[in-house]
Amino acid sequence: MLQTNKLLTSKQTQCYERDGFVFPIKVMELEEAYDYGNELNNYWENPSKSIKGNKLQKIHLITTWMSEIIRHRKILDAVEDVLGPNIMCWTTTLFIKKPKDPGFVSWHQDGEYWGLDSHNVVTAWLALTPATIKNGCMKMMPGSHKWPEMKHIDTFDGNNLLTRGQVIDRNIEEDKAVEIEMHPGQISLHHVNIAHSSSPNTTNQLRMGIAIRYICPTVKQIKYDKDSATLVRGVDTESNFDLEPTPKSNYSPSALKLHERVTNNRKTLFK
Ligand SMILES: O=C(O)CCC(=O)C(=O)O
Repeated sequence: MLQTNKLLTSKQTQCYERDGFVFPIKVMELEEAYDYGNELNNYWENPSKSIKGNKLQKIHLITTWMSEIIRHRKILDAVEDVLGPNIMCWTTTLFIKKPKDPGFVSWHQDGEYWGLDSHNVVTAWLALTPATIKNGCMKMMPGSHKWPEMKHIDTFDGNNLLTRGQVIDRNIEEDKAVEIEMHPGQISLHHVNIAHSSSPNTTNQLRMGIAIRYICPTVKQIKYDKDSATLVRGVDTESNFDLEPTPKSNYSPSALKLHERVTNNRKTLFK
């Protein structure tokens, strides 16, 4: 292991640089993952009626358990090995597939539509149930983070979990893709430009994962003015984003208001 690394082995760091992703990285014991899985399941089955913003995004602004997850020491140690010591959480998105859910994610590169001006952006995808080929785990194309940003076509397919059903306009050699199977409590890290997708859940079990998007403070939003992020480690050296507060309780009125405002502002990115 490199002296400076906090969690990843030097082999894992090289793998991330070469392939654009690395997995599995254990960040929690099963018990802790199941506890967070229960929180997520309760939230998902019965979201508070007071939430007016996007129920899948940025819920770390309105719930304490999600706020803990984005600050989880081991997740941040792995992210620090990629981004360095100053880390902000730009957003979180829930990716949940019910039993036999036809929902899928088409081949896409996140960087194409997020409006961020640099590649100092990494997603930690945390499995809170098993993620398997049968239940629609993510698939990644090794080395595709080095492709230029590809043209995407909006399909607006109702089963596509992406807002516009955007799909890369190029032939994807599926047989070269790597299936990201993981146990609860493990994460994968993926580069903002990696080509990735996922298939429907063909099993009778729920598949739950949380995508946590981390950035360096030097990253800028170039698609709209008022973007915000949460400082989770180190210092914000740049003030490129409005800093978000930490929720002290679940669903406080001020947090709900902020969540509604920032998730509505963000719709600009997904039009
Ligand atoms: O969880 C999935 O199925 C897709 C996740 C994804 O596209 C992402 O995290 O960027």
